[in-house]
Amino acid sequence: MNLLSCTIAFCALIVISLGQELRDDVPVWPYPTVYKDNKNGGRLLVSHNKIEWLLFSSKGKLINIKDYPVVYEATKRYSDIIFNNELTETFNETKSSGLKVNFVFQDDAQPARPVLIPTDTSLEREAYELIVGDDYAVRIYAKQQWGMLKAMESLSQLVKFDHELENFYIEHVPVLITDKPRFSWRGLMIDTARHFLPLPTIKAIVDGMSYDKLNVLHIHLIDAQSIPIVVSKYPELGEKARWTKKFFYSNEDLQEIIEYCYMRGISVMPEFDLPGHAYSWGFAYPDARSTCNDLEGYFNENNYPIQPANNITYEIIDALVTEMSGVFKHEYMHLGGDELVLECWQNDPTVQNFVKNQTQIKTMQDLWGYFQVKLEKIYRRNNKKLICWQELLTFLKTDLYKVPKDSIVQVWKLVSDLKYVIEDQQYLAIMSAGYYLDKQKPDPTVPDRWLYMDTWEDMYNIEPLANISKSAHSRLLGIEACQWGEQVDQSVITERIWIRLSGVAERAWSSETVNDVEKARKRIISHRCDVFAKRGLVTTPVRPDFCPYVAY
Ligand code: CP6
Repeated sequence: MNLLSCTIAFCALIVISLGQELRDDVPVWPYPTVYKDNKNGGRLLVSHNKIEWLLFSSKGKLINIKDYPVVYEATKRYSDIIFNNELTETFNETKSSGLKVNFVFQDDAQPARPVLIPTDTSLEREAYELIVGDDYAVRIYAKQQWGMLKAMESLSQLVKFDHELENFYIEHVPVLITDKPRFSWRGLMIDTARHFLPLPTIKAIVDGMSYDKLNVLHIHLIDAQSIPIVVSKYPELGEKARWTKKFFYSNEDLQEIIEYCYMRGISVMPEFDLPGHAYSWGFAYPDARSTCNDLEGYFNENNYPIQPANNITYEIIDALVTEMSGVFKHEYMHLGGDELVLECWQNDPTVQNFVKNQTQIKTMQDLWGYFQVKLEKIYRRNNKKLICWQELLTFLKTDLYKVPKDSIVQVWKLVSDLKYVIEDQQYLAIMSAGYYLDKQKPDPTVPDRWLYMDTWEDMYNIEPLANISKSAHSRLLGIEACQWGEQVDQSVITERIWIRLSGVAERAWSSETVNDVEKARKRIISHRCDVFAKRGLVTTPVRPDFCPYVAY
């Protein structure tokens, strides 16, 4: 197959593929935009550890692949991933050849280190075309390195291992994939405050995200229980709010996470949750925390907000946001805004004294607005755009503050809340309602008993734009699953996240017409075994089955 005939074959196949039926045997998850294979074709036997990777310009000129480290490093990873199992010891090499992979840039003059912008709605930066010929020639066309990464992931999923014959193969060649994501923002939130997550755990999670073609890691870094970061101007803030003295991220640790993610096409978006969830600020600085002492009911550290009446509060926040803006280059930073308990401020004598002298602050809602004005100034001075939890739009009622129109609102409470945010209020949004990996369901038969977690099917079945008018669709940037940390630590977190996150990932990547959960079941079982188990990530099985990678 030369380049020209390939392109013609492509066009023909794309035309044939319009209106194609959903299949249950496509070996790539999430389901690609177009998948064509040769049902009459046989298996291509692929020999072990013999992939040759070459990079070309759009005009067919050979480029030094080492000048493009995102692609180059990925070729080394994927060579390992494709062949990494113990069974290769006895591999039968006869009648097989090595794959020859040619990457082709569709746009030339690519920077070696392109920026990652998850709000770039063109979707082209992750688009790719992949052709596996019956002659061992593999062609990958993409505009940017990010698309090439996605193509390598798909290619790695096409190569299977036959456990009886003990050889690697690709089924039904030639195979042709044309693919791009539905949403530009496909994220996972992890919570490093309720339980500290060591770097190897975070890296394992990032690996798994790349297998599902996800591209944003949202780190909920601090909360009521701990502050596992370093604020150089106020070292005690972190030192007195760690689980143990070892359990924190230095700025170098954070940079290591960011670089690890970058090489996998994933941008890192940090969150510094305020004004609620700030109990831990009081360990070192009691004056920076409000009190809930007069409140009825049981103690709950999650209720304690920041102290908005004292200057020290803003001085520490300024130091924190400024230092972290030097580490996290993401254009957006998440300022929290969720679950503020206004009764705590109402009952706080320091707050009461302060408010008495402030003519424009008449209610606790006004005080919240006053705080947000000051917080926003700090973020703006650091050139950050804002992301916030939905409450800043749905609960905050004051004339003193309005969420700026260039912000992103993260919806987490009800699936139906998205309509208010993107249709009525016309904000950009990311959708997390329905994609809460830690959430438990109330047992319908016993009050106050929380039993079941949402299944991958529940999450898969939530179509975020189902009841939203077409004109507002483009304001939904994407989907983000949340894994809160109260009940997970390094010993269980990957199995709690997967395989359900894969369900969310297909909803975020594949077309809205890929919505048949019964047809998806067979594929997700293979995905869990041939991708996650093969690569050594601990995940939850979908149903009774035999996965040789787990059993051996
Ligand atoms: N922590 C913080 C949490 C939650 C939120 N914020 C949360 C609330 C409800 C559920 C799960 C998590 N644990 N800081 C809400 C955004 Cl079901």
